Amino acid sequence: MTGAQLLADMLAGYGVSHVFMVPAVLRRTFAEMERRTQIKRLHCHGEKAAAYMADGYARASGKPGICMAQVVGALNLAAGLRDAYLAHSPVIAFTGGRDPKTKFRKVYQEIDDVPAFEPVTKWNATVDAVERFPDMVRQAFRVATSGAPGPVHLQFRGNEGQVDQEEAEMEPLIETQFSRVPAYRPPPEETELKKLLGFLQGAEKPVIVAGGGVRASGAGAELVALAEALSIPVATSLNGKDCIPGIHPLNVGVVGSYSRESANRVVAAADLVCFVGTSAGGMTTHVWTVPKVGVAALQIDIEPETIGRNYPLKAGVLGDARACLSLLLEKADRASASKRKKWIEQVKTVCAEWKGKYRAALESEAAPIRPERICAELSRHVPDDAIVLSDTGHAGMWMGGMYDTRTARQSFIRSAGHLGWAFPAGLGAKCAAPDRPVVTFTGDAGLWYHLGEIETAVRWGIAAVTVVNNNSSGNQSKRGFDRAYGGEQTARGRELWTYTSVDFARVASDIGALGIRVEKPGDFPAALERAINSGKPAIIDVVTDIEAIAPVAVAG
Ligand SMILES: Cc1ncc(C[n+]2csc(CCOP(=O)(O)OP(=O)(O)O)c2C)c(N)n1
Repeated sequence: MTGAQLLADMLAGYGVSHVFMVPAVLRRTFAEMERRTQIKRLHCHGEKAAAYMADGYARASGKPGICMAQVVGALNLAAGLRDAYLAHSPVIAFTGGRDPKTKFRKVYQEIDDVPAFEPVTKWNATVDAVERFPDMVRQAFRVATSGAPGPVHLQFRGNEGQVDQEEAEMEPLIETQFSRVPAYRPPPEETELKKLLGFLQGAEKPVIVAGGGVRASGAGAELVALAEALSIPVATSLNGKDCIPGIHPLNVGVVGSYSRESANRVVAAADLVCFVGTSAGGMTTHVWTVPKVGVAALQIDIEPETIGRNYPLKAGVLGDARACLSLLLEKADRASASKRKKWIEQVKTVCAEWKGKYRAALESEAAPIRPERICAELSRHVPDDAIVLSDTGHAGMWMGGMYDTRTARQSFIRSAGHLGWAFPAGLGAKCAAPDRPVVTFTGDAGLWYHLGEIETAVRWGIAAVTVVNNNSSGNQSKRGFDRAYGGEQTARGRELWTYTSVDFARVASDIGALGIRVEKPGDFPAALERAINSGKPAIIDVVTDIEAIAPVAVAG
């Protein structure tokens, strides 16, 4: 068979339903996909957006997201893998590349792109002979989905990957185990697990900090059950926010930099911190101040080099989060919970204080609208099975701190740091989960990045809802520029972070999507309901207060 036929069959065999790309790459493979498979081939307006769509698809489903670019678009695609790399998302990128027959001769559009993929992938490789398609594609899925997941890049020979037209004796061997995360569930070593449980049960003021590893492992239910059995409060990283419902009485919120004050206060006050499925990186620990290094710490992770990297440990356990948490639950001595009564009371007070402090903003009737109110409306009104995405920067601060999931069936996915990620990622998430409502929260600066993808959503009927916190600016920068000016910025300082005022609802309607503009907070719930029920891509343009700035993280 040809490489194109084999590649189409293998992608279908691994359960891929959509691929995201900018042509022209692997053209014959696309023709074979039409002849041989049901795979949808979405061509987008930029390679970075294609990578973000694949990333949203991957994080919503746990299945590798596939994106592609021809040689000249390769670095745009690499830029789009950066967030997936930071978020441990299984994205597989295919690009066209150099041909040995012509390299080093100034062929049109060509440079050596492979090194640029090195820092944003777990595995970065070239496919030079058609005979190598089967083993290289299998390895791509294996690497993307096993251990801590992450992106993979395969460069196919030929600027458009023309190696796919060649023929060889090949078989499309599929290893379904690697068609989704997690590929393996390594069980923990019992002695170390018992040691960890001993510390957890013995502590009077412990807290669990759960991260993206819990979400990747699908271990939310086990996490909640263990927290309940032992009476231990849970904080999450922003990436792990949906591991425990926001309204659960033991959930103190997102800890770290884009966080909730109650979470930082509880983690800072704890006498023992148990990290599960988190690298305890700078974002989750507010640059290692919450908790302070030196606190009694425990850690469970699937990556050996993560265990103990940032906090010296009393006990460290290697294994899959669900496998470890279920065993802990099985062995847990529930009677030990009684020694944490006082601590739980203290934790409840801290959470109630947070609610009291922000109640007015969460319920604000002000117009232009307060972003806190949008978060509160989303907490109340997104459907029970919704996938909610958030952009980074201010969007991450608002949603990390102020938004709550209500059910274990709701998902929360966030940008790992790249502004503009959320809108295309939301489209990818909707492709992966067409039966679930998808609601994305972004600022206007975030939406501007990939505004052209509204057309992609319309063309493909991707009925994701995007809520734009439209203050005609990137006002997260306001505080930083005040500081840069040595106190308060000049009037001209605002040139550095403000934009033309644009009605994105009108832009969306012009392109063929549903556009709704909301100017009063009370109109938001009906707008959200209409957008979700419309069956169309929808932009809800919310006119918000340019002076509204999210609270900064407290150090405890
Ligand atoms: C790729 C990238 N470039 C720059 C930034 C820095 N940055 C973070 S937030 C922000 C402005 C955000 O503006 P907007 O999305 O409109 O939200 P707002 O601050 O207005 O609420 C910028 C430029 C970033 N996070 N990612």
